Parts: sequence; structure tokens; C-alpha cells
Amino acid sequence: MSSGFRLFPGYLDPAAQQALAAEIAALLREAPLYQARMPKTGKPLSVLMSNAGPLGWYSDAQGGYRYVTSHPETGRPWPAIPASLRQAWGDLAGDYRAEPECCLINLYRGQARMGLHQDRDEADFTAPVVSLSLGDTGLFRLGGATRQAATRSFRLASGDAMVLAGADRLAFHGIDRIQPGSSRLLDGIFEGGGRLNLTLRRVTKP
Ligand code: MD6
Ligand code: FE
Repeated sequence: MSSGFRLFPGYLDPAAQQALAAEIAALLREAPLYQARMPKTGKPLSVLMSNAGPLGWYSDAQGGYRYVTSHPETGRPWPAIPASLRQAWGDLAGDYRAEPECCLINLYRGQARMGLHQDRDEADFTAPVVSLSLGDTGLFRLGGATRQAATRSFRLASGDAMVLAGADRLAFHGIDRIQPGSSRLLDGIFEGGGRLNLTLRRVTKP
């Protein structure tokens, strides 16, 4: 029985974490963080977001969850996915060979959290989702195929990589909370520090 969930603690060493955080900070000057909103209710998500790649994940009251080709506020195309992240995808995506089309950038500060959800706005569930975490530690919850399934919790620390693939590609998951001040990595890069999570996805069928 193979589970499609894989965790790689310390996947990025401290120097690689520093370099990637600086690259993301530069990218966010081109594509500023925005506050996505829940479908229908328009309630803002507590996590700030932006994207790199040909497609970016976005949500607002009217359009709901979707991928869009340009930044909702600047109207510009999303910046390219940094080479170091494309390399991580090549390394972690296993047998899946097509290129990633989206790097969703999530920034958690203070009380920000992400409720239990499935990643199902993509057309190709045979592609894994590859996640990298930088900065403060997050308490991640991983469940099963239904919202009611049992969950387990573990910490995602700076430099950790995680893959949801195969049988776990559609597993429910979320971030219960972050541990503010648990990492110094983002100090001086993002005012107030916080936790960055980068998820690489294939959106369309190759
Ligand atoms: C986070 N991650 O770690 C939120 N989704 O901040 C996700 O929602 C996620 O880490 C799909 C695959 C991996 C993930
Ligand atoms: Fe997710």
C-alpha cells in the first residue's frame, strides 16, 4: 500500500532558504501580496497570497476559486517561477515529468490560518503538489479523502518540503496555526516575519 504523502524535513539548507526567501521577496515587489476572498460570502482569507508562473490561484466573491493569467490588482502577468523552484519540482515530483504551471505563495502572519481543504481546482490530479516552507513553523493537519476522516498533525519548519501525490493528492489538509517568532529567516525580508509556504502545481493536463 503506497501513500502519496511524503515529508522531507530540512530539504533546503539554511543558505538555500535565505536565497529562496530573497528571491520571493523580489518577486513580490513585481506581484504584490493580495487578500483573496471566499466564494459567495466575500470573507477575506487570513493568509496573504501571490503567485508565480503562467497561472495563479485566485478567489473572490463573484468568481470563486480559480486560476487566472494575470495579477488581480496590477493586471500584469505573474512573474516566472524561479529556477530553484523548478529544480525542486524536478527533484520531488517523482515520475511526473510535465512542468509546474503555478507557484502559489502564501504568507502567514500572526493569527493567519488555513482551514481544512482539498486542492481540487486543477485539471490534472495525476500531478503531485509540491510544498516548501520558509520562516516560522506551521502546524499542518493532514486528513483523508473526506472531511470526516481522521487527521494527523505535524510541524512544517523552515526548509521542509512536502509532497501530496497519488492516493493523498486529494486529501483534506490545512494549517491550524503558525508559531510566531519560531524562525528568524524572514526578519528583515518581510516586515514582522511570518511563514511563507510555496506550493508548486500543474494546473492543466499536459
Ligand atoms: C500551507 N499548504 O502549508 C498550506 N496544499 O501553508 C497547502 O495548502 C498545501 O502544503 C497542497 C499540497 C501541499 C500543501
Ligand atoms: Fe492546499
